[in-house]
Amino acid sequence: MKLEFELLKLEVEGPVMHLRLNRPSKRNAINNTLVREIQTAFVHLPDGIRVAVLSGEGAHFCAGLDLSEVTEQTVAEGIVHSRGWHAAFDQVQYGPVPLIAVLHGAVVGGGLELAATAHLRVAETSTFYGLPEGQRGIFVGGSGSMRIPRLIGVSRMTDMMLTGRVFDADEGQAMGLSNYVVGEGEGLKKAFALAHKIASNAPLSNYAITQALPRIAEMSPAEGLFVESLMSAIAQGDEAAKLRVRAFLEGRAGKVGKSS
Ligand code: 1HE
Repeated sequence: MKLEFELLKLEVEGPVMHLRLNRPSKRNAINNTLVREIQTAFVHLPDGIRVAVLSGEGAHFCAGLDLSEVTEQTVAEGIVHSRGWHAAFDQVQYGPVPLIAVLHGAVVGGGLELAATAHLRVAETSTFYGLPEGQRGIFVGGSGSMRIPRLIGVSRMTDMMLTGRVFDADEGQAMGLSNYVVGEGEGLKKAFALAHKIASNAPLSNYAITQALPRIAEMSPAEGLFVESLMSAIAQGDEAAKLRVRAFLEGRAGKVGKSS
């Protein structure tokens, strides 16, 4: 299926799908079209894709919700609008492949909510994080209240929303908003290196990591351990796991900390 997008650019490089938010004149602000296109891209992945990379065109990753779309919304329309973001962003986090987001410039409001759906975040030094909802008289609606505290805690998110506090790339890294900080213009190179490494894992392992880990973290310890036992047995039972374990035991696979 050939996907045609208005506000997203999609490129395929081997097993990696590169999606770019492509609305730089509006700082990649997310309107209804863009949120739908993001959802579609993660429903209909091109064949053979094993990892996705998401970045933003222009000087900023994403300025959040397109504020021009909310001024005329009724309360009922607002709920439907927010639920649309939830469906789209769930499809991103719980889509079929791991996602690496490359951040630079503004990662604010809904842009931070989108970044939080990624499984890894690489931040360039220009990155700044903000949640200006408090100043705009609104609230997060793109699953930020659920995902962002899981990265940085309710207290830090409360500070960002109540006071408009902005964090830079290093502060974001220290508090868990990113996994890696790299120099300006180096984010994609780092993300692609990570993507190719991840693509070389057994697909079922990657699937278990992205699907089971966050769900187990939400469960009671007893339920979580039970699901863990099922997930580990399923992964271990897969032929790819058997081949990899055998390769290690026969000295044909890399040791931890050394490349194979
Ligand atoms: C926009 C938006 C937007 C830019 N919606 N149009 N998000 C915000 O409150 C962030 C608002 N944006 C900004 O603070 C700044 O634009 C930036 C710091 C991101 C970038 O600054 P700058 O100087 O590079 O760009 P600019 O000149 O402010 O913006 C360029 C154009 O993009 C301009 O339009 P133009 O027609 O005058 O050229 C801006 O109006 C437009 N633009 N950001 C609409 N967000 C699911 S709930 C989520 C809730 C939220 O996300 S709340 C946070 C919303």
